[in-house]
Amino acid sequence: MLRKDEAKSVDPATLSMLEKATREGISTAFERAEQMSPCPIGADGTCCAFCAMGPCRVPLPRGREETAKENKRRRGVCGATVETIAARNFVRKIAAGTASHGDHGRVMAKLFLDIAKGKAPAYKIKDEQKLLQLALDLGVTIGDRSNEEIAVDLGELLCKEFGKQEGELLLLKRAPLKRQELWRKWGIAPRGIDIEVVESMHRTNMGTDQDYKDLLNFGAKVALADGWGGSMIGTEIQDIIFGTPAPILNQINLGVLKEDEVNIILHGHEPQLAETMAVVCQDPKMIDYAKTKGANGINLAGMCCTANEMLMRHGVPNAGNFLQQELAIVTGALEAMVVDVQCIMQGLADTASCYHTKLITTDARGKIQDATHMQFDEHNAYESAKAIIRVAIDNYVNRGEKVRIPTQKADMIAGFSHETINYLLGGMFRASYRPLNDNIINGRIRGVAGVVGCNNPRTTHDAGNLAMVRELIKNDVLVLQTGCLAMASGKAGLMVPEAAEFAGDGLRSVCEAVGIPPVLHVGACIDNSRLLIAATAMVKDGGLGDDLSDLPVVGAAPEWMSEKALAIGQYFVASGVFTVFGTTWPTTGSKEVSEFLFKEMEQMYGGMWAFEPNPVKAAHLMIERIDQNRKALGIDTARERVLYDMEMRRELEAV
Ligand code: NFS
Repeated sequence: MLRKDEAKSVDPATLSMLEKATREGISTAFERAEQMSPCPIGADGTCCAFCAMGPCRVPLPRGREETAKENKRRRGVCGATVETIAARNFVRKIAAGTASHGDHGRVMAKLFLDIAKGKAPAYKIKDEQKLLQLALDLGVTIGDRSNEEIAVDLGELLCKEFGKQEGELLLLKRAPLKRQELWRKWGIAPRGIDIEVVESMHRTNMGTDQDYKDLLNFGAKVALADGWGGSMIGTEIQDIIFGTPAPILNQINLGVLKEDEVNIILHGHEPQLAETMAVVCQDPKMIDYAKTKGANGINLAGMCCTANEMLMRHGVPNAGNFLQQELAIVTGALEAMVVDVQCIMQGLADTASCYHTKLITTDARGKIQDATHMQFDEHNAYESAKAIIRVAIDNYVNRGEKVRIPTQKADMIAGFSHETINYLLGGMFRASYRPLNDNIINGRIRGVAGVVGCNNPRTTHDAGNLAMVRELIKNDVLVLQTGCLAMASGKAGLMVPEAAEFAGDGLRSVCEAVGIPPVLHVGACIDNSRLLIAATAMVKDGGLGDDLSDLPVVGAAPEWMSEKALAIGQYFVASGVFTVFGTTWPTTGSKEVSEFLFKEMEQMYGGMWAFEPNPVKAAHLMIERIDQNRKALGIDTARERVLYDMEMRRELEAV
């Protein structure tokens, strides 16, 4: 039976556009998901399509436990066991996620080098302090050299990380020492970024690694090449060249589109085009040009991770998250949807063909049939951006009658980078995580949760995120968010200081004293590496153990859909963090593989996976883990004693 619209999303702007789409006969991901149920064999990881003797299907018997005999018979033509098949599928997905973040990081590293050499004049080094810090961390000589000289050395060093063949990734040494030793013990300290992706493809190819535990351990290695490699390099460089984010107030949801202006949405991941578009849209000449076409101005908005980048660095409004991309076109008010790479639905081309919207691809790696391709050239960035914006402006006169922009938009504060959290909680003059650690030790903050990831039309859009986040903050867990779920909380009003009223007494008192929301926007998905850095800083500040797995810190992706989310989850786990996913789980067809991920990984890495589709139950699994870690640290009793009298509140305010 088809779901009613109300079961598809909890976001009123989305529901309003879904109703418009249905009335106008437009196909959306929501509708397509209704029409086609997921392939049960692929969904549980038991289809092996890696050679032409198959695809081999080795599903579980439906509705009952399998017998040992049946398990033995579940083999591919080559004899591969169901465990090998499920593990291969899992590792390939992680490798794809790592490759995506890695390729993004590589583009940033090359751009950084070009900037340092003066070959990309539209950009410059914005955060000198971060440049010097990274140079210091990686042993690049500073002396009295210019920023550009330092940046050339640093850029070359970072570019080499991708193709490095031996040794260890340089940024691994940022992790607590105990963690580094553990990675070496299990042989999962990555050598380079590309090599681990290539070896994943090799190991999972027909007839290579056929020991599921070994495969899964390698999956942890390739994931670490994402978190402590490609993603971390991407984030660090983006901060250096585009600026380290600091809290900034803006608005989110489809209501940010404007009836009387040229609306342009930038959708995708890599921020170099967005950076120049944000500048060019404010150029008086471009605005005048828009006026000649009858518009009152140019309204630039972001979508998906690009939106996070633009929101936190430029205060450019955010039109919405992953499942809203087609619906932005359904408003009838969008002159151009400009895309680069990752998470861009091909369905956009069909939707755009039903309205006047121009779908413009800008990256040679991400072309779409029937879209207009306008290659972005970062060496000539302003001209590229201007050409794209002109196409959008020229398209304004083609706007049809079918315009309806939802009214919903919410205030949100974005941009709580690791550095900002450090300053805000530590005070301007003594930036440190000490007060955060103290508030965790005294129990006002029970723990910290990273709730990240995508939307998925197989569940109710935004609902899992909101239920989980609300439950966590109610129980005094400070929530840090990235990606599309940061947007879900932003739309629901959880990313403003006033949302502290939904938090438990302890968390509320801290939020009120510092003036922060209980749910912090930390950035795009690539910025999950910020969470690793923040957690490491907590360990280094003392009092909460000597490894990441000791911290009362947990992770979750209740509405995930992308392979990138699995890579992130796996590097959280391999970094020692308990991580729970919702919606669906890709190894349910093999009990052994799931048990390894859900139990044995814990003994190896101190962190493990869990799967729980009910977001409130999942929140309680996270809280349980937080409490377990608090107990092991001997700080569980502190929480019970917390009574918030006036003196304690005054003490907090003095922080
Ligand atoms: Ni992350 Fe960004 Fe969103 Fe999921 Fe896609 S936009 S990198 S993968 S869908 S959170």
